[in-house]
Amino acid sequence: MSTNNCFPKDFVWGAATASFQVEGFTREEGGGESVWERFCKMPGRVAFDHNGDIGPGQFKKYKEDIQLMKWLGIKAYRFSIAWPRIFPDGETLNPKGIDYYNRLIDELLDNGIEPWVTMYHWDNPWALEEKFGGWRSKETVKALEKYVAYVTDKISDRVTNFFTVNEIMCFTSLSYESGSHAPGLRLDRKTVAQTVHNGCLAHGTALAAIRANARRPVKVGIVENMPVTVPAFASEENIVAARNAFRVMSASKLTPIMEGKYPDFWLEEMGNDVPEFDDAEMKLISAPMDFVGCNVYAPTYVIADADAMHGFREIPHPAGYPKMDMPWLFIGPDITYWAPRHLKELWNVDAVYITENGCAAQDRMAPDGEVYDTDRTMYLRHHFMAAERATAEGWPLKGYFVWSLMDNFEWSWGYTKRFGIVYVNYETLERTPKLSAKFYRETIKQNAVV
Ligand code: GBH
Repeated sequence: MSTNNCFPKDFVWGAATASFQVEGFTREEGGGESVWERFCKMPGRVAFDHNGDIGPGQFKKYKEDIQLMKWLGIKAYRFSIAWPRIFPDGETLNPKGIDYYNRLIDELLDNGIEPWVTMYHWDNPWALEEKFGGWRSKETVKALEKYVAYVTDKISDRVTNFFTVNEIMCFTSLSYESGSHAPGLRLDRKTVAQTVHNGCLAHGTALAAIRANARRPVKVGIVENMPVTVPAFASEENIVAARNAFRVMSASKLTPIMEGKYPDFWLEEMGNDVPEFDDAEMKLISAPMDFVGCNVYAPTYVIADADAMHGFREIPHPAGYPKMDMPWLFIGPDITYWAPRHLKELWNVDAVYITENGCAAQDRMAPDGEVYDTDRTMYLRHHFMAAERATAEGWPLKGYFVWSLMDNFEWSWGYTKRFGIVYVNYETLERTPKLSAKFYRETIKQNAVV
């Protein structure tokens, strides 16, 4: 047993997935169509027009997957619930929709793994898009409230840890501004700002609905992919600059969630395009959370600049900066250290979870049937070193969830990108733990960087 580089005893090691990315079989037991199911049917939107009809098929293979989790030794499985299974048209309850999640939760608990539930990871009912314009409308937030209240009532007897929504920018800006995510629209700045505000409101509304309907004391937080600002090097000025940048760059999302108001500079910058909101909404949005979940993948480098508006400058990645197998996946493991530190220093957050971290790699099965992903293993190990440093220095990092348990539907990239520590053969649905899975297993076993 290694005694160096150890993590705290109660550190939560986990793995994460999302419903539309791993389940498949979305229409079984009365499920409805999600925006992503519809988006996949629009030619040319998803690589090779791939879709989520089967994918890794966890809906059928959850028992096998839970045995894999058990072998890995993870203590927690973060998964999301598919809203259209529960409310197929967004408004009418399908009582059978919850059955799958009851089976999944019971099987996890029977195997000593804690379910950590994300209420919304981008697969909202398509019907709400048609009826109300999806996240453009507060009607969708009301529908979410009904869905979250129902689900909480059904599962909080067994589930303790809940996340409200996953990554506000990914179901607002990417969906209604750049159009790379479902429903794939390119709209004006004011409309987009309204979707972002409604995304914050969805978080606050879900938070309240979980608390109001829980059958036992539960813990609730958001999952955000805030830009994680890293001082280009850690001089005192650069550290201050990175901390300010963390707050400034989240001006329309995490900052109002933590502070209860949009920063003045942001309101000024938005001018007439400021979204519609009122005090009651801001109160709901900024209700205290039990923890903050951070999805961390790539760094944003910052240096101090006394002449710049907020005292910092973002340094773009030079051509040739090393990346993993996505155009945006610049390597920068320090983010796993700086996210909990900034959150503590800015807003006194006492519990932070890395709710996603991982990478795509060009995995190929070797002739001996193994997948030797030394690149992913390298990527992960450096994040573990940063995590260990954070805990050793006393920053509030309480756990880590690898993205992802297994290869899955990578949104507009379809099945062309693999993020799993377990390889999925999409023809046979066979699962093969990669080298990185064996590495993760040993890390958990020793509770140390190995
Ligand atoms: C997470 O999003 C998701 O939660 C998860 O579902 C997903 O599978 C995983 O990461 C891997 O991608 O430069 O315009 O192309 C990650 C957030 C949002 C980060 C989009 C990269 C690129 C925007 N990602 N962003 S762009």
